[in-house]
Amino acid sequence: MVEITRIHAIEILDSRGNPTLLTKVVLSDESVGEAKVPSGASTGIHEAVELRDGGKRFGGKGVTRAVKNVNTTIAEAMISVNPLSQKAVDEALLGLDSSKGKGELGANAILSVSMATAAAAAKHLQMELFEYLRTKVLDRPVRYLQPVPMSNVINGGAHAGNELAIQEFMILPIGMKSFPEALRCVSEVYQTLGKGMIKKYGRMAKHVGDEGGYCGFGLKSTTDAFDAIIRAIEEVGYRPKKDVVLGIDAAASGFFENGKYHIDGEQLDPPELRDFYINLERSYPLSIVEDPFEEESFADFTDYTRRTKIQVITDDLTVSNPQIVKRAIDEKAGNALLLKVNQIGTVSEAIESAKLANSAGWSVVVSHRSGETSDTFISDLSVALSNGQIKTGAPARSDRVEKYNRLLEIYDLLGGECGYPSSEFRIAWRKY
Ligand code: 2PG
Ligand code: MG
Repeated sequence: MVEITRIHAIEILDSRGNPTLLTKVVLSDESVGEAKVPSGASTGIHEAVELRDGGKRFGGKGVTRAVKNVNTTIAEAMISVNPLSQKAVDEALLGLDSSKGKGELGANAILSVSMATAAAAAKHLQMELFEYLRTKVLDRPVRYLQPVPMSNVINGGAHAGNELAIQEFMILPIGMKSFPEALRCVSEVYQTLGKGMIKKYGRMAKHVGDEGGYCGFGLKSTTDAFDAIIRAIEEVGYRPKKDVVLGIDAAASGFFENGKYHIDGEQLDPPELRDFYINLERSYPLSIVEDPFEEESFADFTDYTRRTKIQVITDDLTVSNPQIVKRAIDEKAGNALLLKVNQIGTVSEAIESAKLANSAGWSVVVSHRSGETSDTFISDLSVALSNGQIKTGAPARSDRVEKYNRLLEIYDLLGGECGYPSSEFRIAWRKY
């Protein structure tokens, strides 16, 4: 039987220049799997805990303690674990850290081993990672749906130094026939938007934020950003609503202060903010709102979800944690789950959250973090889950583009034999 023979981590940098881990898992047949761990900026308070060194080095953000935990405690314990059982791998990892948020060994340390072992197992079985996750970990049939890219073309909130309260302004090319066509649409709109912003607001408007979307200096409000995007969509020749719809991640915890939401020069209470979104839905082809309220407002999420027909995605509210996902489902506090493996810390727990969401009729959106690396695990995970949506930033900067390129590669590997959700993006996953 194949065994784990070596686990080794080093400290590397992420896309914001902060330290993170690169971990390699080597099996007895010399199959190697590797993982690089992402990191958020608008992190939910209930997320699994990254272990950082503190002190002066890297402003306290070093991960040498997490690296050491991988290379000693974790490596020693995992040598005897069957790498072909992700369940056994993750149970063993969970058994090593009894703290609530995995802060003892570090969720970053634990996740790196969880992901890298899955990659090594896929190599051993001579499978692509998405095939391995689909058939061996999820135990689902060999039928694949590629995701609609939810591409964040204007950055605000915690990801950019501008006046926009909303963190992410996304385009979803739902009217396309395949993922490659969809990515082409995203790229064309992104390029045209950049030129349009320079024309209207000057050269500063083309600077980009943490996820590669334009910062849009000069844009003063949510509707300014929507108008700029709609103009770009039309200029390229696509039809807003039919071909391309809009989405936002409000990441509303970021503009919540003293019981009020500070947005577009106003201070709104929760019902007023709800009506603000409903007005946007009436004026624009807005199909998605993520984290419309701050991260503990279950009742406000429920109220909005009940009154709207669009997709309400929970992120900071649920932090990919099965227990909290269960609560959100019970309280009908959304209708789709944002899934970030590093919010919870192991592949198996993330998959458990996805399964819970699906069993309640919610779709699952696999997501990057604002601090990323060249790792493309999430592209494979989104195809494995075949839930039809992925959130991985603008089609710019290699930390984002690598994910899109991996999806192009997967399309090719499948000989184009995979679905694209088109206008049914919220429910297409049910057939998979
Ligand atoms: C989010 C993410 C990713 P961060 O809020 O959805 O876009 O941001 O990684 O900073 O939490
Ligand atoms: Mg979010």
